[in-house]
Formats: sequence, structure tokens, C-alpha cells
Amino acid sequence: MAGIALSGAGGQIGGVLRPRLLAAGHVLRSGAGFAVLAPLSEAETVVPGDLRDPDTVDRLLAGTEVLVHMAGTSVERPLPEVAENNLAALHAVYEGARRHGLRRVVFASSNHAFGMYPVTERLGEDAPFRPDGFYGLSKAWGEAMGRMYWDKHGIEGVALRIGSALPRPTEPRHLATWIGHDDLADLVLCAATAPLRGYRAVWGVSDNSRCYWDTSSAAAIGYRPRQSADAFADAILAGADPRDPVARRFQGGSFAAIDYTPEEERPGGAPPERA
Ligand code: 15L
Repeated sequence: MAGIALSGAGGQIGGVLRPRLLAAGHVLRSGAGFAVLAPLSEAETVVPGDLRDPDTVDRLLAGTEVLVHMAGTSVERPLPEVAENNLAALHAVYEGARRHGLRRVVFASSNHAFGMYPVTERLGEDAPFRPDGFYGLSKAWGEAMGRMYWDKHGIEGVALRIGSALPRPTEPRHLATWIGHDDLADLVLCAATAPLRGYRAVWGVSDNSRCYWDTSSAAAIGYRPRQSADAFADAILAGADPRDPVARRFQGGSFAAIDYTPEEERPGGAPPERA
């Protein structure tokens, strides 16, 4: 296939994906942002610059067919920062995708678009958004943008609701949310290459028995996780749980607890049910 553009190549997930996408035989144009990156092979071209600048986007997308958009703010931050990096930049790359006739955009969404669900609920592909902050809210907006660019402009879209992408799970929440690096790369490859005429959102998580999410939509694009947090459960459950009581209640964990208004301080007092 024609090349893949990878934004956010200078980030943590970008560092996981670059060697694996190259090893899978893809030609990469890697958007480095402000990081200094050396190409890993002759099959990789590094493109520096700010994605809000259409010239940067044009250089990133030239000759590619699919954009894997991993760039942006990846933690909870004040809304103006999130709006620049996750809303304005996403709009800029989608408009670039139109200019360059890209077939598909794979968008790094996040479990934090659903972080205010209680940990006792299991969510399907169609669960309504319940963001746990401005970061999660930006991902709900990004998913809706992917839907819009398919419906209005025919650009295929896959939103990956990524859990905790880490080398290994390190705390009790990760027993539900972990996605190992090899699984993440497999998922991205499926999302970039699976036959799909339309838009689809899928959960991005390893084969964890304690998972909060129904992974059948990811299976539908060919994803078969090979890693599982279960292997780490005994060691993790024997240790301390770093979450405060609010973080323990909600799927988003510590993100849900940021700037959380306690029930007794809310207008009208505590709701009848906590969820
Ligand atoms: C994410 O979406 C974040 O980018 C990352 O910082 C982690 O918080 C992860 O989710 C998670 O939920 O563990």
C-alpha cells in the first residue's frame, strides 16, 4: 500500500509504533512535532513542525493513503491547551486529508471519553460518551469529527479508544485497562489496513479478563490481542492501590478525580444514586 503518515511520532506511543510499522513493511512519514528524530530506516521520512500549520500537514501527508493520528495532548490539561492541540490540530489534519485525497484516518481516541462510567459497568461500542475531563471531552469531539468526515467527505475513519498503553500494567486499574505495546501495534495495523467502508470506533485493550469494555468491535477489524494483564494480577493485587476513593469508583481512575466536586457540595446535594 501507499505510505502511512504517523503524527505524534515523537511521543511515547509514536516510539512504540515507528519500528513496528516499519517492520510490517510500511513506508512511513513520521510527524515529529518539535521533537528531533532521526529516521529509523530508509523507509521512514521525518517531518518536523506544528500540525496547526497547513504547510506542515501537507509535507506530512504527501504521497500517503492513511494517516495514523497520534499527536496531541495526552493528559488532562486546561481547556485552551487541549483545544489547540486536540481540536484545532485535528481539524487541520482532517482538512489536509481532504486536500491529499487520503483514504482513511486512524484517530487515537481514549478511554477517558468514557471515564465517568462506574467501574462496575461494561461498555459496548455504542455507549454514550461520559468524558472525565477536557482531555476526554476532546476525544469525544474527535470521534464525532471522524464520523463527520466519513459522512460528509467519504474519508474512512477508525477511532481507537486506547486504554493504558504501557510496557506492563503497574496498578489495579490497569488490570482492566492495559494494552501492551505489541497489541497496540497490531491494533493500529488492523485499523490502518482492514477492509472498511465507513467509520468505526473500537476499544483498544489487551485480552484482560477484568476489562471494562466489549472488544468485539476491534475483533471485527481483525484485532486478536496476544497480551493480557491477567499475568500480572497476583503481583499487582498484592501491592498498594494508589487510587483515591473517587478514582476507584470511575473507569477513568485518577483523571475522574481531578477537580471532582464531591456529591455533598453539589447544587441540590447528593444524587440518589452515586453513578
Ligand atoms: C490516556 O488516554 C492517556 O493518554 C494516558 O496518559 C493514560 O492516562 C491512559 O489514557 C490511561 O487511561 O491509563
